[in-house]
Amino acid sequence: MQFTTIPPSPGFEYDHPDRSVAAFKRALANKLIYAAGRDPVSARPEDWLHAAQLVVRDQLVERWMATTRAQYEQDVKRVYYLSMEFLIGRTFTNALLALEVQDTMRIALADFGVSLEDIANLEPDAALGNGGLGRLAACFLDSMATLGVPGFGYGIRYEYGMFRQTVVNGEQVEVPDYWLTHGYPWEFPRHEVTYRVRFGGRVEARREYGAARWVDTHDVLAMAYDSIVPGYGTQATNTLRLWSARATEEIDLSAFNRGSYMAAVERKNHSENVSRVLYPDDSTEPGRELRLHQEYFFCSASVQDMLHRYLRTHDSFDLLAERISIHLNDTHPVLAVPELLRLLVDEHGLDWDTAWGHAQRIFSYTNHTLMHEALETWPVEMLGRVLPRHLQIIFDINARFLADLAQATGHDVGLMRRMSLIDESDGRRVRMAYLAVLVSHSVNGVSALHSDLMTQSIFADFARLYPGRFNNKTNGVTPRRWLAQANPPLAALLDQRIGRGWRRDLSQLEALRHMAAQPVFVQAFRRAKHRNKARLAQWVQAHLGIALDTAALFDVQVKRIHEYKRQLLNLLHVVARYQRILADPDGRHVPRVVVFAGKAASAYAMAKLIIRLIHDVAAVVNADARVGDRLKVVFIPNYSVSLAETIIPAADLSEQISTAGTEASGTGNMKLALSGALTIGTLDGANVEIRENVGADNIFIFGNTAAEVENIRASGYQPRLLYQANPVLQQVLDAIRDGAFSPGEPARYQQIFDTLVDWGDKYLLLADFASYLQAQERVDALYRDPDAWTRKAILNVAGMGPFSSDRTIAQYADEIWHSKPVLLPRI
Ligand code: 26Q
Repeated sequence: MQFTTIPPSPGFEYDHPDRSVAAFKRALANKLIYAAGRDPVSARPEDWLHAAQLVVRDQLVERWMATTRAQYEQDVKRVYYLSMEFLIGRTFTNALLALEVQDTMRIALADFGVSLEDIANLEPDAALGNGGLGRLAACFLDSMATLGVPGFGYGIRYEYGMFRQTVVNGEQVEVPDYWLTHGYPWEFPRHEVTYRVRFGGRVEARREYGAARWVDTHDVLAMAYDSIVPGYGTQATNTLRLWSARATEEIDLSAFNRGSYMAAVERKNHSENVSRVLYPDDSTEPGRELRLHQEYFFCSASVQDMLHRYLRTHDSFDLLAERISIHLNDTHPVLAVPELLRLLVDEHGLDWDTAWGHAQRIFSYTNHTLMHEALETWPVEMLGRVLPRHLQIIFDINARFLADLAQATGHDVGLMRRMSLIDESDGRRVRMAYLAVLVSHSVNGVSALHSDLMTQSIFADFARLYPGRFNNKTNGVTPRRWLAQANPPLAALLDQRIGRGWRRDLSQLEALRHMAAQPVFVQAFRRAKHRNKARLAQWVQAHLGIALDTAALFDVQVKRIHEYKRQLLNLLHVVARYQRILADPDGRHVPRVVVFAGKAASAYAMAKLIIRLIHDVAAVVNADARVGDRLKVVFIPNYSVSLAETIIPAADLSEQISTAGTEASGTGNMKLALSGALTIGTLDGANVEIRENVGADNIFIFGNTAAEVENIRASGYQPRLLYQANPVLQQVLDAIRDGAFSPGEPARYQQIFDTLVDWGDKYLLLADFASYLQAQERVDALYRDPDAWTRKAILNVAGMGPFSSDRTIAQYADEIWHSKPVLLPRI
């Protein structure tokens, strides 16, 4: 079979895009003139970017059509990955990489006097996610395409993505991210693919476990926007379909009269608010009802779309569970469950048991947090008002479940209360995670430790009842973006020494292990790291006006700002280091650059205060002539996927210091180690498995374990005693409390002191402080021996094979989705 071009039919001809420099130049000129409508003499860099994006997109479209056609022909099982977030970042360079046409494009553009790197940097990030969960979804799309898994991402096309973080006088100020200003050239609007999504109203003709009629609803339309997800080294591509809200009133407007015109326009606006803005990761945020609308909006459109696609090639639902899998990225899309049941029972006439049987074979669920405050629940009252039919369905599921449970466990009322889908303890609320667990044939955590703790804590009762349902799938990251694209110096070195195969098979990095003993390789590796450090230093100089010494140890903590991630513990070390330099000005201090980046949820006051303290400490330390180049503190504003691609490759040290038992997995830890940073970390999340793979001698582990944390909490933790007993800690905390970093407002950080010393120190910073400082001393000692340091860095890279998202996705496909790859030629 020939897939490389669209099959010709008589009379159908098109410009099959060629891959030569000459063809690229011609295509660029055509796009610039005919698509962008620009005279070449007045073309700006933005116009060249636009033209180049369209040239690359054309190349992807052929593969996309070939894949879609092959999926139909082979009647493959499709995997639908439902996620409220896809943190894609930039697409241009990624697409060039997938097609292996970077050099061709670079030369073609250079012939027009345009620099590829310059225009690539103009592309805005698609920031349709908050952090780890959204970025994981993006890495998974990349891996599904690369492995040929017939995967579809479904999500929301937010008009405003993750807010832009600016810093004003040391404080975070959020600015809306309207990322569509110049259009998004990667998407294909599908005006004809729209579904009606209904809200409110009431339910008629209801029978328990039977069909019902849902009437008097107010409706919103969901319109599809598709973008292409290219696989690497394969023809296979996938589709990311994002839904945008459109008013049904557009239609009604044609019948307007003077009196209702403005009201109709207002209603239209209101409907279209559903896909307006991404919610920040923040459960305290007001306006939660809109979030419920968003969740249902994209679940309903997605499930309707899947059934529509299925029914194009099937005339009964008998094979539904053989042909589709639906994966729930956390509980945010769990309303897809009652929606599927509603469509099957109410609209397609299936009986309840058959529909429920299908659902149980179709759904699977990943949990991303154990923290109680982050587990989703919705008030029964609100759910009943917004989605009355779905609430009934949830009640039906619950009634059946509790009846079975009563039978199996002899009416253990305490157990029934604990496991009920309805939490009756604090108003009546629906526990979305329990709904996800009940319906799914597979429930997984995202690291070995997290999956273990999950079955011992939040889902303990369910794990006893359904032990076979729970499993682990340790997260991974795509080596294409995080090594090939983000780290060209290291990628080139690898290509030269071990070949190019690591892009598709990261386990080939194992071959580096024996090279750690070769002085020539050690030197080359250090040079690659140094080039990345110089690139970051240049960025920091240009954007923040701070000069960095690239010989210093680059110590990096980049992630969302959260108390459990303990940026504050890092900062306590910075202050201790500062005080040590002042106390011993002639000592041999290892020079350090401490880099922070990350956003705080807009309503999370403590996280914002931590950002402010970082800036205040930086201002004092960086301006202190006694310190010089021995310590610099840098906060890089507006952390994003594209900034991560610049910062991560430059890191020597990776800070992964969450309180053990709180970070589900982490994926930054993997990206940093993959770029040759050594980890200083707790035995939390995937750090545990990173240690196993890189070797305990090549990682700096400190602090209490998850079990020890539990014991400390259970036996009455008293942080003040630690404060009193440790003079270094005392001096650090006193300086913060007394205004050493906020002389104009000495009480600014009293609250931070109180939180740690007198209000319980929820995340046990003080309990880990001494151990953390000792680990930092081991870091300094090793950094004094550059060869020894670099050898360990190489061994870190060598051990990162298992942390490819290709490995993760292969396991999901095999063990959860039971999906087979679509057959397409490798290239
Ligand atoms: C929920 C309700 C209302 C508003 C927002 C939210 C919300 C949004 C996003 C809650 C949570 C999130 C994001 C969670 C997240 O990113 N979790 C991270 O997932 C990564 C991928 O598995 C893990 O590596 C991290 O450890 C985990 O913190």
